[in-house]
Amino acid sequence: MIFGRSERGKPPVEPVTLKILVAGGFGVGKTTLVGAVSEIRPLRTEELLTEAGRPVDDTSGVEGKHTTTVAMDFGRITLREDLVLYLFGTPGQERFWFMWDELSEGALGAVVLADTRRLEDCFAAVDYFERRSIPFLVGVNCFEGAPRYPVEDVRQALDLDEGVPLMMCDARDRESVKEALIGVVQHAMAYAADRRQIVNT
Ligand SMILES: Nc1nc2c(ncn2[C@@H]2O[C@H](COP(=O)(O)OP(=O)(O)OP(=O)(O)O)[C@@H](O)[C@H]2O)c(=O)[nH]1
Ligand SMILES: [Mg+2]
Repeated sequence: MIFGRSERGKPPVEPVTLKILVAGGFGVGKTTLVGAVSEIRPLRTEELLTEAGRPVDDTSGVEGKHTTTVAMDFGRITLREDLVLYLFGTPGQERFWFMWDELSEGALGAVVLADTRRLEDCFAAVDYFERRSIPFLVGVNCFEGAPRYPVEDVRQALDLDEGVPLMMCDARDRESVKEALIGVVQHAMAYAADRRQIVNT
C-alpha cells in the first residue's frame, strides 16, 4: 500500500459494515452459531447454569449445556472484501431480554434460530422482530436426534408470513451458517427495496 492505494493500483475499498442479530429461545445454538463463523475470537458473556437456577433454566434437550449467555455474543465475518457483518447474539433466557432493545438498535436484520423439539421457544423472537419491522430469517438448527419436518410444516407451525425465509441449518457448521447469513442480508435488502417502493407510490 502506497498513499492509500493497493499494489494493483485500485483504491482500497471501504467495506460496508452491517449489523445482524442472532436471536431465538434458550439453548437453541446462538452462541455456537456466532462462534462457528466469527473470524475474530468471539466476545462471549457466558455464566454457569447453577443449581439455584434449575427451576427457571429448562435445559431439556440440551442437557450437555452448562453455561448461558447473560448479555451478548459478538463476532465478525467478512462475506466479501467489501461486506463485513457484525454479529450480535442475544441472550435466550427471558430474564435477560431487556438486552434485546439495546442490541437491535441499528440492526439490518436477524436470524431467529429454532429447535424443532421446542419450536414454541422462538415465538417470542419472531414476534419481537415482526412488531419492530426488522427483517428476519428463521434457521432451524438441526440437532442430532431432533425430529426432522418438511420446511413447509415448520413454516406453518410457526405461522410465518409468506415472505419470511426459512431454512435448515447447523449452527456448528461454518458454511451452513454463512448461507443463513447471506440469506438474511439478501432478505433484508429485498425488504428495504419493497418498502421504498411502497413509500414512493
Ligand atoms: N447436536 C447439536 N448440538 C448443538 C447445535 N448447536 C448447538 N449445540 C449444542 O447445544 C448447546 C446450546 O448451545 P448455545 O450455543 O450455548 O445456545 P444459546 O442459544 O447460545 O443458549 P443461551 O445463550 O443460553 O440462550 C451447546 O451445548 C451446543 O454444543 C447443533 O446444531 N447440533
Ligand atoms: Mg448463548
